[in-house]
Amino acid sequence: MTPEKHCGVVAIIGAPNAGKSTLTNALVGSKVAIVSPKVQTTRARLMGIAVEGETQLLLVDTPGIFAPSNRLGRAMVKAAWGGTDDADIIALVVDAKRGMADEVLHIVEGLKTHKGKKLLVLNKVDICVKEKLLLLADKLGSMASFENIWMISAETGLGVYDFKIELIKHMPAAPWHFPEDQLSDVSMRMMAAEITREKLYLQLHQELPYAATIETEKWEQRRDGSAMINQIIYVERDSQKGIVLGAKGAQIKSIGAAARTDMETAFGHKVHLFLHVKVKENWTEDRSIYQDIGLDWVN
Ligand SMILES: Nc1nc2c(ncn2[C@@H]2O[C@H](COP(=O)(O)OP(=O)(O)O)[C@@H](O)[C@H]2O)c(=O)[nH]1
Ligand SMILES: [Mg+2]
Repeated sequence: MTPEKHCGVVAIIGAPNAGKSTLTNALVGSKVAIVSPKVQTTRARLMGIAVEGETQLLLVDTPGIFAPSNRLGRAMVKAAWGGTDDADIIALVVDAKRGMADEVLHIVEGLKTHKGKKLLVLNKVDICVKEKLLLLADKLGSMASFENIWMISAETGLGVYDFKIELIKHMPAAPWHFPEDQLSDVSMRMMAAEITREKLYLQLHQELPYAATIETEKWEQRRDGSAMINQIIYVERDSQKGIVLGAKGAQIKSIGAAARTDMETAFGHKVHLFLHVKVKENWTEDRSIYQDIGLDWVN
């Protein structure tokens, strides 16, 4: 007799920068979500898929929950809470170093009335002192009914495997939703766009990454096994275009080189990457772009 399969949805929510995407990648065991030290790196929901024994975990990595100031922000926060709707369990990830920030309290408040099962995950234990951790566990733990409290480091991997085993316990008996070797629900085009966006976050300063969005315009698989990928980086103003290009095109060259290396790792073949920068004023008010980045249009 074949053992019974289990499959379910884990919603990973939290404030911006808590380490949700790092945790998703650690649980999948492969990089499916982009990560940067800047807040609001993740714009849309994506699903990372992990298999352990007879269980398939569908990990919904969400944008951070924060007080939005514009339409893009509102769409991101809506996508984040939307990720909890059909979850079998919700994992609230908290940056333990930052502690009891207003953003965290606001999310815990929102979770109180949530019917689903919840776990509290205190992340970044590698950079947080123990006394502070215990205090935080005590305070946050008493504010909502969590099934359990975990202390982990998504970055170093400390406690991640045990946490994965906890998640598995909450997954209902059900057939697997995806093929065994699939790691995410993101299309290759979207993944390519996300990789380039991560490089913008890592290489450009201040507000610029927030003013940009990437579109994979063309993807041509070649007979020699390589792919030619054309992407457009949309920015809002001419001055931003200059920054992305850099002196004599040095900046975009460096972004392109880093993105290409990651794409080759992600797709397992050689990539010829061509980046173009275009100015599109108010792209955050353009409905069609929301569809491209996987967000609903909100009023
Ligand atoms: N020291 C430390 N840094 C972490 C840990 N987890 C995530 N980070 C860092 O925190 C930042 C935000 O991570 P990210 O996964 O993008 O957060 P998200 O916005 O919640 O998805 C990145 O610079 C990560 O490298 C951790 O366990 N320890
Ligand atoms: Mg993220």
